[in-house]
Amino acid sequence: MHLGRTTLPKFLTEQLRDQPGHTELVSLIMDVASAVKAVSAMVARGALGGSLDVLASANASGDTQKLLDVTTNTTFLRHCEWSGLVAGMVSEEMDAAYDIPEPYRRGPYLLVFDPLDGSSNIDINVSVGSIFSVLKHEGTERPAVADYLKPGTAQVAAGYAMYGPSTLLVLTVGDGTHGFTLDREVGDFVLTQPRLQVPADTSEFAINASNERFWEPPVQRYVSECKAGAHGIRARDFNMRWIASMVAEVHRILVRGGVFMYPRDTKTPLRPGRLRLLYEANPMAMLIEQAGGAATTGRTRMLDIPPTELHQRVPVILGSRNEVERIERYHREYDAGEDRPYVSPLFNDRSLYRTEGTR
Ligand code: AFP
Repeated sequence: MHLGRTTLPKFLTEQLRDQPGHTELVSLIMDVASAVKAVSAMVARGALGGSLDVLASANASGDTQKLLDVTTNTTFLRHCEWSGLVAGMVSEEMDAAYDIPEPYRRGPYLLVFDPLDGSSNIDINVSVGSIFSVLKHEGTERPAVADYLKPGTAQVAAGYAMYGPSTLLVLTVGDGTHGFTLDREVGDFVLTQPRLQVPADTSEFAINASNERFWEPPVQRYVSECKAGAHGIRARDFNMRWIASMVAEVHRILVRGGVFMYPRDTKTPLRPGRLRLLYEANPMAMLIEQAGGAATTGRTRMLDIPPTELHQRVPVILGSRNEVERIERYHREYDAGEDRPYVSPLFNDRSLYRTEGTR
């Protein structure tokens, strides 16, 4: 496959050629790609497009909405509702599922998406993204909520757009994870990163460290060991990143490895995590697993979780397989009461605060 000439429709047709209904799935992903191109143009205009305005409204998860959250949501709806390929849609920006309006026909897929992930970065001009997930829908009836509540293993496609120095579309249809770059002059997405692979090992972790005191002990244990670096149990130094835009974190991990954690924390004890299962965790988990990485809550493989509600939140730990498996082991040891106590680096053998004789 000559990289210079492979555009998105050609690639998808070749990947899906032997699957029944492949032309419909190719068409749906092309509709999503069209929405991504429109959002890319909006994001690129920045303040010139009025995108920094904050609205008085909140989304289903209670997050304050920016004008761009709403306009990008509308963009995805307009690009994907008309083609007779989608029976319904769910978005982070809408409380209830979206019914396909008359005169459009319903189709064989459900589209679930976060139209603008990382929108808290919009007003500081840092990369943001869109995340999408495609599920099969049987029949042409109006979907019930239960039709959306399928585990991540039921996804037939997943992907994200990243609106950075270049606009990227990274996706999977079940045969590897592949990256495309928008050629703005021609308007094509061109295959530039075929078959991305997440290195099994890494020395880079991403977490919002301001929540450390609220994390569960296995996460505190893992991060403490990373911070202890070459003098600690891991015997090597680690690097930390936090962009506060999941798409950018996941893209970095797909390109060079790493582990991303947004764990459960006691800051909001009733909330099992910050990130949403259907349109953030599941699509990212499929992309990461298709690239040889792992994605978990710390205790359960992400793609196996049976959803219970549209905007359900979950703890997310994903990335380089060997690190994710280590973190899962720490959760098992903690749950079994077998883990080493979490000792703050301030009070371990090498700290200045050591009290002689109380080793
Ligand atoms: P927003 O879309 O509200 O900016 O949230 C982005 C996000 O869902 C995810 O993309 C980030 O990894 C995470 O939240 C950042 O959360 P913190 O702001 O708590 O660090």
